[in-house]
Amino acid sequence: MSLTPVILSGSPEGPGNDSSVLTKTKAKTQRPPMYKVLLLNDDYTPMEFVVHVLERFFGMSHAQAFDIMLTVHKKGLAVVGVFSFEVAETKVAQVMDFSRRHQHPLQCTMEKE
Ligand code: TYC
Repeated sequence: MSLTPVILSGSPEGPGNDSSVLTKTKAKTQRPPMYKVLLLNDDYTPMEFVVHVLERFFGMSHAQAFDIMLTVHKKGLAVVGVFSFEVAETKVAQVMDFSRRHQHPLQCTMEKE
């Protein structure tokens, strides 16, 4: 938890007569950092394999998976999801392992948002 100084308006002398500024600290809850998982294009991995990966590991419908696969194919990469560090790390490892086991060069990486 971080403490952020907060300025309190007014002074004991009344409005327009400030001779001091009071501060207090406010507890501010921090959101955990999130990580983008990126899928990269290559010239060899079959399109159907990429669609399968997106369905299997990212819970996408066939239509959604096909769209994202085409985006990666055309643009070179796409964000396929945003997760906590641990979940992103697991997704990357699952995709890399599955691709390697099927002898495809498909690459998946993560990046802090
Ligand atoms: N470019 C590949 C092909 O033409 C298809 C592909 C799409 C590969 C997305 C990787 O992340 C990828 N077979």
